[in-house]
Amino acid sequence: MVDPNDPIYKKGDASQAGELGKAVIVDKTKLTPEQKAIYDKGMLNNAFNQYASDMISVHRTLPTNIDAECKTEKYNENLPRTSVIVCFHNEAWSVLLRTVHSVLERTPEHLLEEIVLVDDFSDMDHTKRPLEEYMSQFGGKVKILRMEKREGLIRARLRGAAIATGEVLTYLDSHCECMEGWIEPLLDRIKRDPTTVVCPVIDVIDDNTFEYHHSKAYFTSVGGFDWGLQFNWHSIPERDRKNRTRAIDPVRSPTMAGGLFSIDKKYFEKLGTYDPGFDIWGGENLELSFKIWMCGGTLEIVPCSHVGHVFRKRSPYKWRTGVNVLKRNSIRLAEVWLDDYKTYYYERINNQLGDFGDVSARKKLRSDLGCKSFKWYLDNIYPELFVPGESVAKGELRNAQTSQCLDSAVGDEVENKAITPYPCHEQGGNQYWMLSKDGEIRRDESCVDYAGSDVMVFPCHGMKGNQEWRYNHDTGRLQHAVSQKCLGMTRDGAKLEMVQCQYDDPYQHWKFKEFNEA
Ligand code: LR7
Ligand code: MN
Repeated sequence: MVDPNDPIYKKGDASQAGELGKAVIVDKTKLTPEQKAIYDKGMLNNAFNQYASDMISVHRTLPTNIDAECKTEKYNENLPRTSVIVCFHNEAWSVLLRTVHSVLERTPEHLLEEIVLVDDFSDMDHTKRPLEEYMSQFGGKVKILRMEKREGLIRARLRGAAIATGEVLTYLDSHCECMEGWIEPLLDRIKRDPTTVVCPVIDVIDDNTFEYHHSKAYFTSVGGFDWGLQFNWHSIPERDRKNRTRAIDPVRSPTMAGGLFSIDKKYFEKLGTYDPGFDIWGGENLELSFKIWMCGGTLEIVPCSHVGHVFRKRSPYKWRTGVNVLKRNSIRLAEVWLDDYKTYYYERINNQLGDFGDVSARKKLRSDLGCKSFKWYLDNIYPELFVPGESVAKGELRNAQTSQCLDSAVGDEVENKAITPYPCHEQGGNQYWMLSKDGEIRRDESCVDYAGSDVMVFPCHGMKGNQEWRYNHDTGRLQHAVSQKCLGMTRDGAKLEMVQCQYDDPYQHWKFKEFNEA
């Protein structure tokens, strides 16, 4: 199965595809029908271009750190040793091996206790015996732990932690590449204070070309979240930026992305690791983030530490059918950590909580640890977050004539597109809006914006202008302040339009589900 003549096992050949993190561009039109079939299958199984990855050495080189200051930075000479835990479910062979080799080859021997590969019940051939055979060449340094059934990422991580012997645990996704010098800056922070939990800068490995996009420390982002309990990235807030003397200094982060971080093993246990009731994927990153801050620790991103990750646009594997796993995990998280703020999340899912299991053990953990309130967290760690409690009206925004609702996803990919009305579904989600005191119609950081052509969502800028609306709950009139036009709909109910205001036109009558009298 493992063919030693396969060029992916070649080392140090600068002429090979993808070296130095360069892009591998496969021209699909030049492939034979057999190759095309392999290419398509790779895309389907992984949601990234396995065909390109299979052309790149598992030892490929990466660019060197562009921040010169990182090269002269001094770290403690007596750093703790780390176990690196990588959980995977049906990861592509070349991608998994590249993750392992990047750790083995770029972590000083004396700092690497072991690599623990946790196989979350994969069913592809290469994930079975060939993996043990391949890893046996490292004389026990790489351990493989097999789940007896599909546990999901979170319980797989806990099982990995349970057998890990390093003083520090470092988690990585199974499609990562570590840059030279990645581990020392992380371990150094933990050495100084074991209650500091640290993340590397996560560089983007392109899901199509496997190009490694190495970013400068200056552009380091920090983690946040929204009231749909989705993780998101932000630039460093002003109040932190002005305290920083150098771009390479570690920066506080309200949350972590989840996949790549180092934590003192004892501290992780003290914090009660993860909620073992979390299934498959999601929510655990916020649980750990809130817990770290609320229970006395610190969460940081360390700009001199870089690890690449293949970001993809969809999830390639099977999830459980019949349950919305992510939602269930998020509800457990909200119940335990959000105090009364949980209602903001629940409104977004139209209060349809379903059966989320028993969280009493997690609540007990929180009180045993004597953790601070979620309000404290918001006030002190994440004051930038918009809190819906400050809104004038909220819920669906329904057209009286057509019973259609204002409907749009928000976020980078959809911004700048016309909002299309959609039959009201009463599920919250993409039909949940809030009217802020400043007249913004917003969801999280996205605002309904009219600049003369289509009505669309645009990042909120807080300067009124094209994002200021005047809403009258009694008449249902929704007027745009600058243009003085009213929100209406075409007679066929297919599109929104901005028109001259007319009181008796029912297509111009809108109702927010909830309105709070001032
Ligand atoms: O059932 C499963 N069992 C697993 O072992 C499902 C997944 N997995 C493994 C999988 O092989 C992978 O190594 O879990 C890892 C994460 O799954 P991905 O890579 O499909 O998802 P992702 O990269 O979007 O995951 C992000 O969010 C997850 C929420 O649970 C985890 O926190 C991931 O670790 C996290 N990844 C990152 O933080 C990398 C940066 C992405 C961003 C932002
Ligand atoms: Mn991932």
